[in-house]
Amino acid sequence: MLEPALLVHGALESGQLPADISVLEIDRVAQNVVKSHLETCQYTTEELKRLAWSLYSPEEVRALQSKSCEAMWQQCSLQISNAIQYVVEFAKRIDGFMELCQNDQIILLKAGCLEVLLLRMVRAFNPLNSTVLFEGKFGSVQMFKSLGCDDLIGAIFELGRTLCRLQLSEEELALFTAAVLLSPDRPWLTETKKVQKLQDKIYVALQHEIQKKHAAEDKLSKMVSKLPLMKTICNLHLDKLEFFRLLHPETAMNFPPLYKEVFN
Ligand code: MHQ
Repeated sequence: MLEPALLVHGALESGQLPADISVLEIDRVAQNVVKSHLETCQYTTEELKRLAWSLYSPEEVRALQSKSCEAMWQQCSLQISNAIQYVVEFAKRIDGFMELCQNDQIILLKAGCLEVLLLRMVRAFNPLNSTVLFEGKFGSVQMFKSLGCDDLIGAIFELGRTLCRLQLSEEELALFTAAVLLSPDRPWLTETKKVQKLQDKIYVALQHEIQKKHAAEDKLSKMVSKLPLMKTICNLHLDKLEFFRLLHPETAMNFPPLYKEVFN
């Protein structure tokens, strides 16, 4: 699992920056990433607060549950595909991303966009009743029963709950999602060093941001400790998709192009 170099080397334990990165540069990185996040996060915090009150009624939940597996997969893949578009826009607005070669841009997005989506889910997850935003209303795990992926859905909701416990600010979420996107350990990257440098700066900025309110090592390592569960979920999703494709090839062929492109 990727550990930020900074945690491993303890470079920031004393609260100082690595010698080759200036405070000015870190502030610039943080500002760019936070702005990019806020511009591309799909729903404002206010919108989400308002929406948290609109729950699916028991009848609506029953209607979703009695859908065919194919219809429900189609609906989910469409929602995911929409959300991915915002993640792509987020990536494009991060300084340095567009300067990577196109090959690496695609590798980073394909490998990271579901992880970013899962992190972003924390904003659209209500830990008080374990519900998540789906097509404009909040609903619980039962809503997804017809997918026949109870283990996947269970793991996603579990992640939602543990991420909510971290009480991430928008700034922390913005920087963490950018760091995940710019993971230098994705297979087949050609400019690993370039990606590493970008990620290092973002982790320094994140550390800096956390330190405003918390003991940074503590919170950053808690955040990083959620990455393995995210990886598990991504692999489980790919397994489920592969199995679904075997059972319903025609439906899978009609999944949204972006969803197919990212997960094929
Ligand atoms: C984003 C907005 C957003 C959009 C879509 C893969 C599969 C067969 C099932 C939301 C997964 C079902 C997703 C739609 C379910 C867990 C998926 C379906 C943040 C994330 C969020 C809320 C997604 C969260 C996960 C959802 C509900 O800005």
